[in-house]
Amino acid sequence: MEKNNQHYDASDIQVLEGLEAVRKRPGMYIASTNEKGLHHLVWEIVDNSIDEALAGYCNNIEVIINKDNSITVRDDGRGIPTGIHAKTGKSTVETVYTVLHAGGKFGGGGYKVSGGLHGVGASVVNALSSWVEVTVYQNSKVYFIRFENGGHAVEPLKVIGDCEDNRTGTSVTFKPDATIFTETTVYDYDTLKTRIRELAFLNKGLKITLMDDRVEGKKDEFCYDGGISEYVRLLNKSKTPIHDAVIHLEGSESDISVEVALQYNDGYTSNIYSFTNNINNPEGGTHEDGVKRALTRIVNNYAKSNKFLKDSDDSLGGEDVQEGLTMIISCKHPNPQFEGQTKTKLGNTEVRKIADNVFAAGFERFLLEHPNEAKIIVEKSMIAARARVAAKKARELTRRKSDLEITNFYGKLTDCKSKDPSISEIFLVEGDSAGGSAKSGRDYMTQAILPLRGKILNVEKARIDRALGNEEIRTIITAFGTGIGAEFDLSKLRYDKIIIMTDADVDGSHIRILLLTLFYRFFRSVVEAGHVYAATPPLFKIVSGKTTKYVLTEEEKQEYLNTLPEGSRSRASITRMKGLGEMNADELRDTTMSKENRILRQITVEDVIAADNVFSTLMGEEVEPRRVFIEENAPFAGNLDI
Ligand code: 1YM
Repeated sequence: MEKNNQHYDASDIQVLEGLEAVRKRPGMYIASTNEKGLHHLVWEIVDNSIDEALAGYCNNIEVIINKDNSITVRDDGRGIPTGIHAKTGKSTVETVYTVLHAGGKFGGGGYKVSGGLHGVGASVVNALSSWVEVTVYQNSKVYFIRFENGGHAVEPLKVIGDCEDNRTGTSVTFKPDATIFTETTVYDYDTLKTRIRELAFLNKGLKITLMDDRVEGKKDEFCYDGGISEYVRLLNKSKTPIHDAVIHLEGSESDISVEVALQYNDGYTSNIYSFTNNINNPEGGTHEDGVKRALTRIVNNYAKSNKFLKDSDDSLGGEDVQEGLTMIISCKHPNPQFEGQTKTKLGNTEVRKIADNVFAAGFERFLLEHPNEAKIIVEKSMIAARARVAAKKARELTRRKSDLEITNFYGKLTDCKSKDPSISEIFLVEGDSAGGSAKSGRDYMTQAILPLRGKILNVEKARIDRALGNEEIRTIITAFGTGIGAEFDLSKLRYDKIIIMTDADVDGSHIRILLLTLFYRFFRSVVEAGHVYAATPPLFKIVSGKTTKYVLTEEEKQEYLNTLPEGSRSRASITRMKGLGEMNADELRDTTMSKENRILRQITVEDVIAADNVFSTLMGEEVEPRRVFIEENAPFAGNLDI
């Protein structure tokens, strides 16, 4: 078989069929070929460098976005082995870049799972790139190989020069294939920066540098000797910590290591982020379970043996000892199993006990050695427990209401006729007058209307019992049907779409952010599951002759006016819509509510950690970080995506 003047034997054909399979169904290997998939390629290569760092051989990693949007990743590890591989008869470098699953099979143990693809990464990146170049520094020599055309080596690995005797490392440059990444092949600096910073936090002492050659001088260096402790400090930066030191615990058993950093703040929510082999586990898992279990037990033991709690008192619950807690759990496991809806929940059962042991030993010792901090933590938990009892009473109120007993609730909510959540929607509408128009303009089968009077309570500044004392909030909770806190159940959500409909002005934006804060704190998975939307009411009404046209932006207004014949253009009447209340029921229906014409903006949580920061900064107690945030982001506030 001859192609491009190269000879292929049977094993080549197998290899190329493997890479061809990746090109045919990229979705099976990198989840998507949109912007996310494009960035995923970087992580596949970076993960090999991180693995090398975890194995203890690499201290520096560089990631460069080149002018042509190709990416270079360099490390100072041992370099991918350059010798001939026994099974393939080719260099190991070529094998790693052309054989699917090569990483796992040929690797020498260690945590070879950082990217979740179990080391198949390099060959997948090769398959999906228009070209790849790999340079390895080893044995005082510089080795080089280039791949083209969906992964073919142009020629075998060869020595192209000498290098310093002690220099080792790998440098990889790849250019994503534009015929596969059809949406975009342009890299976003900030997307890479966020994850690179996180990787630097999770691997203490490792220096990772990001550079953007498209922009003169754009560069960031990340290296944290304190690792996840520094991460916790950063997360608490916009909050008020109630003790100075970040508590840092670590230990390992049978090749599984667990590292935890935590610090309490004076807020009411808990922010716990778990990772396994550097991958975030938003659904938690056995490492998180073990740590939480140990935390509850150790705080209770300490509170009882130091007479904060009497033997006859109720124990502190998990929720109580987690109030105001910012914590990062990082587990390194040679063979992690993931489960749950998104395959991001750590499932290995042995980890629960190990995480419990490591945390319990370290935390118990910390409390004994730091009685002041111990007192602060125990007292905070006890106040939380008291508030929990008060909240339970308030919650019972919302439950009774959901049993249709209290007419006041139904006086406010105009429910839809359908009881099928998959087609039902609820509009949260600013003000009674717009609420009135919305009620008349709705599709009564599928659209429910809940008018909101005035501003709702800012839950960032209120504990759950006070939040539940707020009538507006209770009504929302009751309407959603999911319950909150420990009772929260997403499957009970009564509406597929929750649509925030506020005026297109400052007050409207404020009400929207208050609602989003509420959803994010109390109904985070409702947001994560994509149920929350913002309606976009029109900004201008243009009447010319017998036709009326509504448009959303200044640009659309101009565009529309340009389509009108010269003569009538100057006679068109243009009204700037001031609020929803100005529209009558038909107008509101036609422009903002009807499924045919409306534009809904789905609220997504791209980055839960970043979102958390936005909320605490914008809605928390501290004024200075808020001022800085608003100053930095004011020009973008229009498309602020939580
Ligand atoms: C810029 C990308 O790939 N670095 C890298 C990769 C490897 C090694 C070192 C390495 C691993 C091992 C032994 C081992 C890889 N080796 C393999 C395989 N950076 C980058 N740095 N010696 C070197 O795991 O035993 C796969 S990746 F399989 F060949 F060992």
